[in-house]
Amino acid sequence: MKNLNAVPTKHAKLVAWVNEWASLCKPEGIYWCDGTQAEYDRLCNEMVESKLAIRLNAKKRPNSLLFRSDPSDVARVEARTFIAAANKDAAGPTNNWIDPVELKKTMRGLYDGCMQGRTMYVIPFSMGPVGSNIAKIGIEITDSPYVVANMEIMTRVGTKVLAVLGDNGEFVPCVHSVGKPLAPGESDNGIWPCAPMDKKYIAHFPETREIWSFGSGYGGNALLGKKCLALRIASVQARDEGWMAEHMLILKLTNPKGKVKYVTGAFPSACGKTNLAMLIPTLPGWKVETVGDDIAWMKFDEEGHLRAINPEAGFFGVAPGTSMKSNPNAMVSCSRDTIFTNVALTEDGDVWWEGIGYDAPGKLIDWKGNEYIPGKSEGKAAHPNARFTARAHNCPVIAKEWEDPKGVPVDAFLFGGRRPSTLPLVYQSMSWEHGVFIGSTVGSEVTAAVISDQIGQVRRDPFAMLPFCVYNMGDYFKHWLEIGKKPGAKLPKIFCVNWFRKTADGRFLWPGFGDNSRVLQWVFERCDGEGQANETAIGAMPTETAIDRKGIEDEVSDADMKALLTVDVDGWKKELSMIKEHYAKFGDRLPAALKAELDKLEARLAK
Ligand code: OXD
Ligand code: MN
Repeated sequence: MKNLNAVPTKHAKLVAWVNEWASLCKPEGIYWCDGTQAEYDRLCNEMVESKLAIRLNAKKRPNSLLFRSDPSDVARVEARTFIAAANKDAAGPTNNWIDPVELKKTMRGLYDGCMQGRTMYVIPFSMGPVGSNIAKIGIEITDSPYVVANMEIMTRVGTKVLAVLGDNGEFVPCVHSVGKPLAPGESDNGIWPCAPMDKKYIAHFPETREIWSFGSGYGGNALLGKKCLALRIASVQARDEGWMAEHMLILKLTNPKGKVKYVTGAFPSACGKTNLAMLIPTLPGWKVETVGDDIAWMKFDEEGHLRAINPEAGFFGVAPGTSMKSNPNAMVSCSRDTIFTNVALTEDGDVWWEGIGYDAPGKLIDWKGNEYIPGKSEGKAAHPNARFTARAHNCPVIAKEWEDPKGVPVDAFLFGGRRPSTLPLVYQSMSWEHGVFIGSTVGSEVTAAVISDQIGQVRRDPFAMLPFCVYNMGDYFKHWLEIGKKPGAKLPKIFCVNWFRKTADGRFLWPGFGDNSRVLQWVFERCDGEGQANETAIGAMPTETAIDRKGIEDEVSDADMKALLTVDVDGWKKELSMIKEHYAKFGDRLPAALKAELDKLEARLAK
């Protein structure tokens, strides 16, 4: 097989693995990525020349590109995401189990010759600061330069990673192909390559810690460091090694006296994690800075603190709805050096999407490449799951310690989802076990981050890990309970929040965004044993005056506040029966401690 550049490693196992895949996939040549800016620029220029990408107006969006995907390849595909564990029980009731031997046979057939006419890129990447004791190394091979460019924003790539890997270090092997070989002389002709839905496979082998992805070029299906490695494969690594790989943002919260707390939060996809991670507090004197917006890896240090790192180096944010009101810091983060996918293009070479906060400046080209006249054309100009891939370094509020290899000590965990009814604005768990109960029952309305026919319905998404925990979810709950038993552990306090509560006629009761800092203030105070609270049947809830409403009294009336902070006993009784139904799925794998929490809640609500 032709090497397009010198092989930059003496890691015999890695080189043999790359060669073995090259002989199956049959690319034109093999290229080892070095992660330099020059390499990124060259790949971007090649993609612009071959019309796969559009270079945006450099005065408006310096160094930024727009891609349009195939209309069938716009989000993670859960129905085509497989967990190939030795037996079905190991994957549990929440995963698409498939026999690993069968799957490997099927997929080898698909991979045979799948890279013909293309380059095979080898991407050495680190999830987490290079060399951190919490970080892990992966190697992705892919035939998509779009994937390479995105990985170079989302992870740390190249020679520095191979230096840490050495001659025999451990890595997670990740194989990716768009699944569209090219005949001699054929080119993509500017069309996003991918395979039909029934040939797409996003496969995980938890026992051997391998990832095989075929047929999709989009997001979490193709950028294998993110969901596939940092959440799915990491979920089993964390279980076996005694740490936590969670679908959580990490933020640094500073009060007016300069005192700092670190808060992580698990929310299902598209619930505003990126907005919360970058929020600008409306409370005077408070500051939020970002450590991460999607994934937290946490390990105990010697003093018993859980320390969190953000394994990623960029943000793969949902564009629609992002505006100078909802998230100014994300808007600045994607103001340059950004890859946009499936947003609309303006006549002056900038991007636009629904919810950007201003009217389209004129005619657009929509995400499918068609002319779009705002107010006249049908459908949306940007796909609801259109994304920006932006560098964390370009975020104006990135915390100075975001790349600290030791991680940051976590004071509080938040759990939440989009819940129009029942769940109050915020409450605190009564104990670690009760907090695990809350995490295990997280639910949210389904949104466009994933292809699903359930958009709008509430689905249970325990710890926001439903699509990402690749082992039996009952055992994952047990892992959470075990973490709480670690001798000498200084455990984070656990809170449930709900920014999405509505009145019966559909009005949001809480303004959200920067005003969520008012809830963070209460969380901060509770971590210090302060903050006014009522002990209720569901946990400790702020008293009606404990949340600072200065400046929003007109928007949030006393009655609204009362509605946000009372226990809706009837609603909770319905919630209990939904939780029972949800728990029934786990059979005898449901830890007794969680069943006991459910019983205790039922008894408290009956009083
Ligand atoms: C994401 C997701 O893209 O959770 O972060 O779907
Ligand atoms: Mn996510």
